[in-house]
Amino acid sequence: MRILHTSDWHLGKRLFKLDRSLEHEKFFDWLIETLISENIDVLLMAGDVFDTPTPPHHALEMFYNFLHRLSIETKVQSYFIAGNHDSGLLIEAPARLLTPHRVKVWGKLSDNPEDHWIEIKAKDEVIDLCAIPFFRSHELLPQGEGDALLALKKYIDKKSDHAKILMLHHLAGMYEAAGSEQVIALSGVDSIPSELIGDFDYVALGHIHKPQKIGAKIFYSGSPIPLRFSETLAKSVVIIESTKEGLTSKIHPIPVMRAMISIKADEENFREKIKNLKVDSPLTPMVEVQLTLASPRIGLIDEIKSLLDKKEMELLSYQASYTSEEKRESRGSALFELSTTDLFKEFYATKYPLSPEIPEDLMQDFTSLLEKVKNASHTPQG
Ligand SMILES: [Mn+2]
Repeated sequence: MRILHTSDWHLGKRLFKLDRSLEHEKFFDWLIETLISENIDVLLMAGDVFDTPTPPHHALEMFYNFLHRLSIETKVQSYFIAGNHDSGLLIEAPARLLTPHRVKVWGKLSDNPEDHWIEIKAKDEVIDLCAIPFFRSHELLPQGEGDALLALKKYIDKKSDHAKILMLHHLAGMYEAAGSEQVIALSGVDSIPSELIGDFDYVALGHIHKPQKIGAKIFYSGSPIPLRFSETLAKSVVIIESTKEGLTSKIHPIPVMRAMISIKADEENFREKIKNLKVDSPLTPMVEVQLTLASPRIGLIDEIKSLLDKKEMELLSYQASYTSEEKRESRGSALFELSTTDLFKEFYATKYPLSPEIPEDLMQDFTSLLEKVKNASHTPQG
């Protein structure tokens, strides 16, 4: 049996003014081709199908068109869980309609752990899949108390004669974030210890956008497209194969659909840096320019735009910082050395630059509040 693990599609995502649909469409074309050419039997999607709980209609259309293609053009069985960006109810709403298309979805944590287990059969082989959608702590511990990890254990502990795969949209083990993940520990479970999931032959994780292997059999597939300029690492999926010796896995690269380029430059070298840009990108490359200038200059953005235009690239984000502002910025680190009262005065002056003096009654309120907080911390804890 051959399995492909992907996650964090974030359909409906925008970056500044750029709608990412074209990249997602190209990814879906590639995915269908890969499922066929790599002779894949099972697709695992480990959450964050959509970028928001109420995705735009075109994102829904793109998703259902993809499922339709999966059903018509391949023989793949597919399994989806909701991520923290998804609405579990939205993912589950068409569940019955999807069943004849070999698509199964888990949107919400069920009271019955058995609901999260399924036997996958393909090529005369059987693998047990445990699929746990993103959950919040109150779903795992409805009484509001208890040990979250112990509660989770009830869902994932199961004896079986077959190979076992766990699919989760959660943090596990030691990971490295890409920076575009949101509300990372929202569930009340900070990171699931590797030991707790060590019994599985493969763990298909979602949530972290940087592809990585965090244990011998534990993988984050990462997002298929970079969600921010800072995500410069190549994107990939994981292909898992069951053999007589057990499950083996290998990282399979996803081609770049649209290059995202970030340039840091100054007044002297930005023209040359733009001139030297070389990328291979099926869709128009998008560029972020961060310039350090002595002082603001008129017409610079237009010049950058036309330089990029000649290279058939587009300016998506422009940030300028001014060396004359550096003095003010270095004030930032000194803030840590201020007293709480001085810090409040500083904050007030920044917030209301037209009346930088704090009114007396407000200052009194602040002082008495500060007193209360100080006294509270001295009260012995029962
Ligand atoms: Mn995500």
